[in-house]
Amino acid sequence: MIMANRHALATSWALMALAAYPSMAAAPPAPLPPLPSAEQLAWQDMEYGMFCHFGMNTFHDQEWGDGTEDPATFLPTEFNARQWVEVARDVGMKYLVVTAKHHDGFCVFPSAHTDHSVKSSPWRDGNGDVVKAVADACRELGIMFGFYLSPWDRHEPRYADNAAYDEYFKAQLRELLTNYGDVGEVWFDGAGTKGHVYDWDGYYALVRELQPHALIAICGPDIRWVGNEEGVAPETFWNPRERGGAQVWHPAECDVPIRNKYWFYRTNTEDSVRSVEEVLDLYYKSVGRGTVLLLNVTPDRRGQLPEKDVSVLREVWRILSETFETNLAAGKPAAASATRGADPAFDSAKAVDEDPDTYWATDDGVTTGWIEVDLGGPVTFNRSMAQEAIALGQRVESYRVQAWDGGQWNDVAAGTTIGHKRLDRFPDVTAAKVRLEITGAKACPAIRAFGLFRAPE
Ligand code: FUL
Repeated sequence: MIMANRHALATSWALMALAAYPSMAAAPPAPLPPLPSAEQLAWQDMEYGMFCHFGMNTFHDQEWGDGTEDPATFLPTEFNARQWVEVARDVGMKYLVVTAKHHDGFCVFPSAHTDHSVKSSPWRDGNGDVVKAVADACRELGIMFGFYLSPWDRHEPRYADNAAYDEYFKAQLRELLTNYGDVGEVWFDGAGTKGHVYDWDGYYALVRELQPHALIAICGPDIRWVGNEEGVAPETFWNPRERGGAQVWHPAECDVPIRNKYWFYRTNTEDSVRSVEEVLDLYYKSVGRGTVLLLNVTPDRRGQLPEKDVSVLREVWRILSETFETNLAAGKPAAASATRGADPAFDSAKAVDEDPDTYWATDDGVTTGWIEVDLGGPVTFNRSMAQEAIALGQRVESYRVQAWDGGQWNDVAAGTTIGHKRLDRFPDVTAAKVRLEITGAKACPAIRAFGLFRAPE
């Protein structure tokens, strides 16, 4: 009986909705190619990952070993990969990339194709495997696992012979892609590769064959290097780009070390650990510009992340969580300059409903417009967020955020591209009505989310 009543109620609401919206069920906007793959989309939603450089260099106070280092010197005293992954998880990171082999050629996994590896180290009597420990902890703690494999190899004699080296490199890739479970990202560094001819297509084919869901990064088709090691994306960032004569979706990763300039652990470099304010600034300049932040934290000679670096990461995440946990615009009444087909499925409420699968859109050919959120009274905020529904391609060329002061609209932020996410910072603004205005787009905008937040002092 109760069920029947509920059903009747739902039906009458649906009829009322029908009456209120004469034109129903508009088709979604046609996608604007190039488009991201499902894996790229999921990765862009991750936003924040941990890079761990750990290898022979860790024990030699150096960045680039020349390959002559004695394997016996690789000797972590209290190795604990779980600690790395627990920290990553606790500080909001969603994936982790570990160096399996850096330019010095020393493998922190027991490759069958060289003795220059953990097999020849006294660590765990030659039975240690850094890659396995990291991959297992990632799987257990729900963090996506990835590895870095340096094409440039300063130890391996076969490096002098392109074809022989390709075979060696592919054999190692095969080991890494088959022995450690799911791999989410494969990081091919471009450093030192000038003048050497690599079989890139062969490497990519192997990744696709053995780990079809893995993203190939940096020297690869799925993720591009942002172009600097400062953790800063350009203000205007388009995921689509020309690559190999075709337009492709190529999102960017901002890799940057938390110890300024040091990727590997070095003794007496605590002073180089960036401050909480600096790391927060990097976050806004990478994630806040529609890219992904891969922050490098260096395990030390124990084989653990150093306390100072960890404390900065924890504080950064505490502040980000406090800032972004309450979207002051969420669920508030919203109006729009126009709604696609006057269909509630695409109306302004969809930008503030906190549902990642819905979005506000306009009709085809309508490339400017606004949504206006009624905050129900004066509200103070100092951050804004906009996101496009990038599954439909990247569209917005320019936008601004405006606040109503009772007499007029004032700009509080303005910019160019939005893409996956755009964050703006400004001094406290108090207003009861706020607009996100799209002032230019390549096709009708599709806005997945709009948010207003207040960062703590
Ligand atoms: C660079 C390398 O040369 C550095 O040592 C580090 O691995 C960084 C992530 O990439 O190209």
